[in-house]
Amino acid sequence: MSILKNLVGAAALSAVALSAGGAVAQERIALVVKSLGNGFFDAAADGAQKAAEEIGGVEVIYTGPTSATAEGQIDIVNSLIAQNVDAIAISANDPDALVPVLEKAMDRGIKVISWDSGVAEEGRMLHLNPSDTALIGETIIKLAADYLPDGGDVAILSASSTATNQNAWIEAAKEVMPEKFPNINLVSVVYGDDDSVKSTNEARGLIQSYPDLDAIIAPTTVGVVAAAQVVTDMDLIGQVNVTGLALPSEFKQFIDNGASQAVALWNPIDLGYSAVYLAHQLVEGATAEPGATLSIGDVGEITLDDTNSAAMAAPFTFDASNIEEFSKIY
Ligand code: RAM
Repeated sequence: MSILKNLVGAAALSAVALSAGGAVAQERIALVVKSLGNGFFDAAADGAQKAAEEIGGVEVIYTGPTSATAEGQIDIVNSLIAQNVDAIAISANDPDALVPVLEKAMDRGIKVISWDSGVAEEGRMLHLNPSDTALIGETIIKLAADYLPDGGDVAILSASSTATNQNAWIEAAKEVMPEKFPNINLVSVVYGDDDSVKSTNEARGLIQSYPDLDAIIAPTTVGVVAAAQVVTDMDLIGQVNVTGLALPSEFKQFIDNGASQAVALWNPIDLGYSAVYLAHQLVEGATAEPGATLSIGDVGEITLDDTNSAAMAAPFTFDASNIEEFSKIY
């Protein structure tokens, strides 16, 4: 893979920017993720690289902190400003904390977009959501409710407590629950920080605190794996259903062993691919403004709403009938 991983700092300054075909890249787009070592972001980086190859003359710098914190991302963005990259496409660990450093980047002429997990409007030129926020919120509750015909107690294991995307989905879920899922009772929301160890401890804590828990909903690909492993290890398969947003390649084993009935997600490869297409168009001079329609290559096009945001396709559900097939793709 020709992606230059975590190339931030002095080394990057002396690196020769090569595009996929070996030609000297004229444009450098940084794909900044919540944290490295997350399979979801690795898949997005594959999509980003695919877009760079299609466009030509574009180098993707795939980078992120080792743990999912805003502080780590601020350091990285400062480094990218020093390297004078052309664009920064960030999945943010906090909607507000990144704004000053991203404003600084934009002041220097760097195009800034957020994708997956947004930053506040003043910190970016546009934001790309993987799917409609209200729809994701409803989907994560429905995934649990579908297997609880008589209702029951559910808990949410989220990512970090400041993650823009998970917080928006949880809010949307809470809003839709009274009307559409009146017999589902949300007993707790805990945060595993997209860290396997912390997510595992939080999942164990939920099971200990709520012995009658019927389902754990983890709207994070890291948390959902940790929760399903805990349910497996504690011999609770059939008692506590684990669901949420999962990468099929990482999660198939837990559909197979019955720790989960079904999960959902969108295509992370398409998401990273689209982020690079959008950043590239801004570098080329496109204007991000309400009503603007921008190409996302093979994936189609998006139209910006009045907050300069757009959403991609509906989430897709994976269960025993199809997870094998999808696990081969992402
Ligand atoms: C994790 C991250 C990411 C989120 C997915 C569903 O990988 O928190 O931001 O979109 O889960």
